[in-house]
Amino acid sequence: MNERILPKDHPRYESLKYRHKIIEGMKKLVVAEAGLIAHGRGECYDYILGERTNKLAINAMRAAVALLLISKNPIISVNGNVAALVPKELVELSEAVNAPLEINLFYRKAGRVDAITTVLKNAGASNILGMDESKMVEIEELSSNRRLVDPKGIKIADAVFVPLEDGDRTEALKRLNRNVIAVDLNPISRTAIWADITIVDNIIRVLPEMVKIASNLKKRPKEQLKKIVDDFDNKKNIQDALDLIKDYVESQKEEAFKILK
Ligand code: PTJ
Repeated sequence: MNERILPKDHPRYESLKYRHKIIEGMKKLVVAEAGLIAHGRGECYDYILGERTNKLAINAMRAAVALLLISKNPIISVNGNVAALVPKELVELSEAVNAPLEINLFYRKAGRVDAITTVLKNAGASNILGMDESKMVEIEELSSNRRLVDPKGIKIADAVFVPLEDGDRTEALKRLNRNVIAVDLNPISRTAIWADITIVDNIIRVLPEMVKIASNLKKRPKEQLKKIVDDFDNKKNIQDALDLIKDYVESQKEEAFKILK
């Protein structure tokens, strides 16, 4: 991006950089128009979480990685926003936990699957599912476009990682007894509530952290990984995330004014 438009010393440089990736992604069909709105909603929650990864999120990420590592057929679902924001990290996580990437879109506009495939391939992906739309099958109980899934991927998966999701699919996947891991900055979205493990944090910080966690947990015995998953309590995780937001907002009554000094 042109440095005059986005100078590196701009106080909101990081946030503007990712906004720009989303806008560029939309121009290339990777991101749906509604993806811009979704991103803005995420930014808003990130602001009131202090725009940093908290201990709760790390704990949820550990449980998520452990679950992916012990699952028989884990899969990482990819939408336009995630592909535009963190393509390289998606590929790294996919390799670290041995879970293929499956393109699964809510807004199925012509050319989007190809555009996302190109982004993933450029990031080094070799194991991509969901590319051949003629081979898709349906998952029951779901009326949105997300019902169209790859027979070798989400259809047979026991654990589905759904970064940034609209609510109805998580509910449908739960009805089908799948384990669902979500990343959602909104701790009370339908996805966040329905998922087994909800990581309340920004996907741009989550994926690199999960890759690190995976390289560590990979060496652990299965029983240890299972214990990490069993000890995780998602209701408590979400309630604690809400407390975190409350405390952060409370602290800002004083902290926010310090920039004036
Ligand atoms: O590419 P497609 O067609 O599959 O569509 C993708 C979007 C994201 C447009 C679609 O799934 C959608 O409309 O999602 P929603 O219903 O807007 O939900 C997205 C959720 O992700 C919201 O709860 C946001 O707060 C959250 N979110 C947005 N950006 C981030 C985020 N969570 C974590 N990290 C982010 N960067």
